[in-house]
Order: sequence, then C-alpha cells, then structure tokens
Amino acid sequence: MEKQKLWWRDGVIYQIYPRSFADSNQDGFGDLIGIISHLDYLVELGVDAIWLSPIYPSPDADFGYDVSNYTGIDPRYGTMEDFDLLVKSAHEKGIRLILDLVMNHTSDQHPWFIQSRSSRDNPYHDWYLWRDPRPGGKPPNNWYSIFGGRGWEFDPKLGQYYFHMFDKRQPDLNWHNPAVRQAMLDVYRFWLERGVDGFRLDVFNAYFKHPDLPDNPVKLGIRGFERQQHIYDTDQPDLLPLLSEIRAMLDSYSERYAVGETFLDTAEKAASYCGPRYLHGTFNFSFFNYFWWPRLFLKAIQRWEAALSPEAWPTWVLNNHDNVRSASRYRRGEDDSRAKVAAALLMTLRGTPFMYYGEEIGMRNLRLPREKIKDPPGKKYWLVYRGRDGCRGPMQWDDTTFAGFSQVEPWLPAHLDSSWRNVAAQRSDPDSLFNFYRRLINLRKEYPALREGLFLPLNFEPRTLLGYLRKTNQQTILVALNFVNRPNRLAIGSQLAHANWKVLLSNRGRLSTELRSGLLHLDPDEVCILLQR
Ligand code: TEU
Repeated sequence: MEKQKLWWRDGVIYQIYPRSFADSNQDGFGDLIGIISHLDYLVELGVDAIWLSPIYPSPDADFGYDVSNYTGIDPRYGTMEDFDLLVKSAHEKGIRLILDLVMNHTSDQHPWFIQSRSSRDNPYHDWYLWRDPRPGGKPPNNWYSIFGGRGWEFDPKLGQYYFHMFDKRQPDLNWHNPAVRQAMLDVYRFWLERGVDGFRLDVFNAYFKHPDLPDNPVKLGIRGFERQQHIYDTDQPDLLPLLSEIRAMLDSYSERYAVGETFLDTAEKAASYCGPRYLHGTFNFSFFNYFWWPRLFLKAIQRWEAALSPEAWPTWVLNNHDNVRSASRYRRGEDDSRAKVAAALLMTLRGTPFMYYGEEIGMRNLRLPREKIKDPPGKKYWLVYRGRDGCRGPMQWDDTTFAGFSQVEPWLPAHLDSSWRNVAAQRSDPDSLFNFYRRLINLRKEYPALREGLFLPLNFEPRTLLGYLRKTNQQTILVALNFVNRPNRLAIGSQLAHANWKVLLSNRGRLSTELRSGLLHLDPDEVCILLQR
C-alpha cells in the first residue's frame, strides 16, 4: 500500500529569492504581494512548497543574510499583514511555506549587537564572540572569514576583537550563551505560531565554536580561509543536542520541517546532521562542483545515498542563490537540451528536489560590469571572483522592458535574453523547458516508484550516459539520460530487455521502445523514462 504522502518528503520545494521574483509596487524590488500574485504560477508548475530567502529587516550588507530583526518584515518586502496573507493564500492553494533562519550571525545593526559593543559589562556583551587582543595587539587566533581576510574585527572603543565568519557587518553570535539560545528558539516559535511550515537553517553547523577558540591547524590552499582545517570554528559537539531540541519543538506541531545548509559540506558531514533525531534534511551541494560528466554525478549520488542512515532522507539541488546557475554551468549558449537532462536527473532521484526560481525556464547567469556588482565578496575580489549577483537576476515573466518583473529599473538588470526566454513564451511552447519540468513533476506525483523507490544504477563507470531503475515492490521505472549530443545506447541486460515497457516521458518524441536486443538506443541529449508493465 502507498505510504501516506508527506509534503517535504514527497513534494518539490521551490526557492524564491524575494527581491528578484516579482515587484508589485514598482520600486525595483520584489515583494510579498508579488509572490502572492504568482502563486497560481507555482501551482501550475506543480511545486508543493516555497522557501523564501530572508525577508526580515536588513541593512543589506549581505542582502538579507544580515538580519536586524528576526520577527519583522523588511518594509521593502511589505508588512506583517502581507506576510499573513501570503501564508493564508499559499495554504489555500496547497503550497507550504519555508522561511530562511540566519542564526549564525546577526547584522551589526541588530539592537543586540549595538548593545553588545556599547560596553564590556552590558548584558548583551557576551551574546557575541568578543576577545582581548593577543600580545602586540594581534587577533585572538588565526581564524579567517570565508568572505576574505581575517575573521576578527577590532573595536577601538572596547579594545576588543569580535569574530565574523562572513562579512565584518555580520558578527557571529555566541551560541554557548543560554540567553542567545533561548532568544533563537523564541524566533522559531514566533513563526511557527504564524503558520510557517518549515525553516531553512543558514550555515547551522557553524553556530558553535570551540569555547577556547584555539588556532585551526593549517593545510595547503590558496586563500587564507582555505589554508585551514576548520575543526574549531565549525561542527562542534554542542550542535547535536541543539538540533534535537529544535526537532522536538518542530515535532510538537503537525508536519513541520527543517532543512540545514551544511557549511563546508561533504556528504558524510551533511548526513551526520540528518535523520529523525536531528534535521529532516540537510544540503549536500556536490552537484555544484561538477562539469557535465555522468561518472561524477553517479559517484556523488552513491556517496550521498551511502552516507545517509536508512531513516534519513536525501535532498537534491542544482541551483541556489550562491552559485552559478546550472543552465550556465552546463552549457554556454541558449540550447536547453542539457537543462532538460539535468531536470530529469533532479526529479527522478530518491529524495526531495529543490528548485531555484527561474530554473524551470533555464534562466542563465547575468554578466555584470564591475560597477554593477552588488555582492560584497564580488566587490572585494572582482578581478578573480564576480560574486553571486549573476544568479540573482529578476525573474523573467515576459518580454516587456524589465521582463515583467517590474515596470521600473530593477535592483539588478534583467537578462538580455528575457525578450524571448520568459515564462509567457515557454508556457505556450509544448517543447519548452518549463513544460518539461511540469511533466516531470507530474510524473513524480503520479508514480510512487519515483518518490519512494530504491535507486539502482544500471551502469557503473558511465562516460556518456546514466541509466538507473527506481523500484518499489509494485513498480519499476527505468530512467536513461544521454549526456552527449550524439546517439548513444544503454546496455540493460536480458532480464529487463524482455520486460514490457511503456514510455512515460521522452524529450525526443519517442512513443515506443524496442529493447529485446538488450540495448536501449538513445537520441542525442535524450531523456527516456519507461514504466515496466
Ligand atoms: O551561505 C554560506 C556559504 O557557505 C556561502 O557563503 C558560500 O561560501 C559562498 O556563497 C561562496 O559561494 C549562506 C547563504 O546561503 C549565503 O547567501 C550567505 O551569504 C551566507 O550564508 C551568510 O549568511
């Protein structure tokens, strides 16, 4: 019998970068009413939940990932009434809502930090990681910021340094202080009580630092941050009890969810925080690191599957707001064939697929001249690294001047290809990437094997294609993905060859298939999904 459906396990989750999704009040920023007005679009696409990047008040040192009030809405996104309306409207349409909690650090403009730096004996002083200089005025230890430079910033008034893993305007909290822990758990409650269904935990495994703040051991690497083993500034043992406490709180409500962004992730590390006692899901970003090479994808899939305990549930991601968009990573130019193969991979693996706005129409990265760069690491390192703005461009709804995102100049420019790469155009084209994503999502809904089935690879050192089964006791689905732009064939073995197969989906118009030779012949860049009858 089919298991009862669970939205976060069986559904598809769609990340929205709110400032770039839809601008309802024509100020160049996306907003909550903009999202509400496109909920029907998300229903049409077939997603089950949306995750919003931070919508709290923020001075924008890191575009919302520097929070100055955890229980407010930034006026540029709207009001708390708008938020309540979003929760209600989304729920009415069967869409769950996930908020992004950024709790490793606050903004330096947060009242807690303003108090904290006002004097050494202020009650908030110990809410952050303040330390005296080492002899000679040197920083307290050798830690770096991942955004570049030393992780310690000196405050001349206090004569002390504070630690920041990210920008210096994002001071790290002292999670060993029970008041900090309590304040943060209260934030969870606040949003749970407003009807929020889940949370994405920003860099959760960096919350705790070793209480003695020892120097990290050094290793080979290019930049300071990469020249260290991060054994004292991340992944401390105090984290697990906290995750259990968060989980227990979530479990005291119905069907609430948490997915953690694993900082400096490996499959094994992400897996160690995922399961019934800890988080429902964690991110393993291995797909971000690869060229279009099936062998590496298969290795990453097997490593992630092997690392997770049997009770833990995988997540899969091709895109987020920190990385070059997959449509740009996998192919230059405007052909979407590979984007379709990638989409089919994402939607047919065992685990929850996470999509990122615009992925469904194959949005490409923006290319920005230096003076238009907004992202802090991009501004700092523009010669070698242009930052993350490229994947945060305005959503491309139609072919009007600002891509239907806004009627005024948006905060980042609309992509030049929006005159023809947009939702309106793809909606009316049956062969578009958008309609392909819809068909894939529908297949997931329709066939339990695609949601629950085991993942069984059919080829083990694949150079040009991936083939695998998704299999439950009742149902077998075969997925074949041709990674190259030429005809190809997958050897499937005699047992499968003699079964009776029905074509569920093909991007090459295939209607039937002849497998008795033991080979599945594939067209260039073909996605072929078959059901055993
Ligand atoms: O990202 C953490 C993180 O690991 C990234 O900063 C990554 O190192 C960087 O993007 C290089 O690609 C989270 C958020 O996703 C990111 O947007 C925030 O800037 C960061 O935390 C700080 O909150």
